[in-house]
Amino acid sequence: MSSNKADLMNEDLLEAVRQRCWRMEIPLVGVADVRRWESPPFLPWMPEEFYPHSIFPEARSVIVIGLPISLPVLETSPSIYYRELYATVNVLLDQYTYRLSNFLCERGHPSIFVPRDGYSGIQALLKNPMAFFSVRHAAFLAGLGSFGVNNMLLTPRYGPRVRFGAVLTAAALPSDPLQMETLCNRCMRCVKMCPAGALGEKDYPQGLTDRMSCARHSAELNRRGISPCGICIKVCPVGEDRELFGRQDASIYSKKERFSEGHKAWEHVQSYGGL
Ligand code: B12
Ligand code: SF4
Ligand code: SF4
Repeated sequence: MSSNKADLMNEDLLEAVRQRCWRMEIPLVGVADVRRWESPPFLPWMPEEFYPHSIFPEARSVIVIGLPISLPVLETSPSIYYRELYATVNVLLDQYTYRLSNFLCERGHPSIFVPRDGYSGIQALLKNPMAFFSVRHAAFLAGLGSFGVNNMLLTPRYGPRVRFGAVLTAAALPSDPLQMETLCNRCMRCVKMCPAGALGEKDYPQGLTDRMSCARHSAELNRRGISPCGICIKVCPVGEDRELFGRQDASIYSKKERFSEGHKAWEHVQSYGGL
C-alpha cells in the first residue's frame, strides 16, 4: 500500500475514533506517536521501561481521553462528595478506554487500555507512589495541556480539573500538536494552600511534588473515608470552567468573606458522610 493511502486510512480511522468519543460525551481527545517518548521535551524524563512501546511493543500511537472534574463538587473537598465524583470519573475513564480499545481491535488494530491509575490502594502508594505508566505525560504528548507548578497537566478548558485515560494502539494515527504555551501563571495558590506542604515554587519538572507527604495526607483522608485531597487542583485559577461556574476569583478559597454562601455550603457537605 502507498504511504499516502495508508495516511488517508489512518485519518479516517482517527475520525471514526473521534466520532466514537463524541458519542460517549468525551470532551478531550488527543493522539501521540509513541516516538515522542524517545525525544523528551524536558528533563528529567522517565526511564524507557515506562514508554508505551515498552509496555506494549506493538504500540505505535497512544490515544488519551480526558473527563472533567466538576468544580463545585471539587470545592467541597475533602468530602464524600468529591470522593464519589472521583470514583465515578475513574470508572468511566476505564470503561471508555476499554471500549475504545475494543472498537480498534474489531477494526483489525491490536489495542489495549491502560488503567487510569494503576495501583491497588493507598498502602501500595505509601510503599512506592508510582505507577507503571504515566497518563499525564501521555496527555502532554497528545497535546492536551501543559504542566503547572502543582505538577498537574493544565488544560485550557478545565485547567488541572481533568482526569485522563489512555489506549495503546498498533494503529499509526496522526499526532496532535503539543501545547507549548505554558498555561500556569505561577500564582502559587496551589503551593500556599497545600495542606501537606508537598509543593514547592519551582516549575515542573524542576519542582517535583513531595509524593510521600501528599500520599501520607491522602492516607489520613482515606482513613476518614474522604480522600482524595485535590486542593491543588481546586484552587488553580486556570481553566474556562471557572468562567462557566462564575468562579473567576480564585481567592474565594482563602478569603471566606468573598464567597460566604459557598463556604457555608462546603462546610455543610463536609460535615456528612465521612469519619
Ligand atoms: C502515583 C500517583 C499519585 C501519587 C504521587 C503523585 C505525583 N506527583 O507523582 C499521589 C498519591 C501523591 C498522587 C496525588 C495526586 N494525584 Co495522582 N497519580 C498517580 C498516578 C497513579 C501515577 C503517577 C506515576 O507514577 N506515573 C509514572 C511516572 C514515571 O511518571 P510521573 O509520576 O509523572 O513521574 C515523572 C516525574 O515526577 C519524574 N520523576 C518521578 N520520580 C522520579 C525520580 C527521580 C529520581 C527523578 C530524577 C525523576 C522522577 O519523572 C517522571 C517523568 O517526568 C497517576 C496516574 C498514572 N498512571 O499516570 C495519577 C495522576 C497523576 N494523579 C492525578 C491527580 C489529579 C492527583 C491529585 C490531584 C489527587 C486527586 N485525585 O485529587 C494529587 C495531586 C498531587 C500533585 N500535586 O502532584 C491525575 C493528574 C491529572 C492531571 N490533570 O494532570 C493522574 C494523571 C490520574 C489520572 N488518571 O488522571 N498521585
Ligand atoms: S493533593 Fe493535596 S496534599 Fe497532595 S499536593 Fe495537592 S494539595 Fe497537596
Ligand atoms: S495554582 Fe497557580 S501556580 Fe499553581 S498550577 Fe495553577 S496557575 Fe500554576
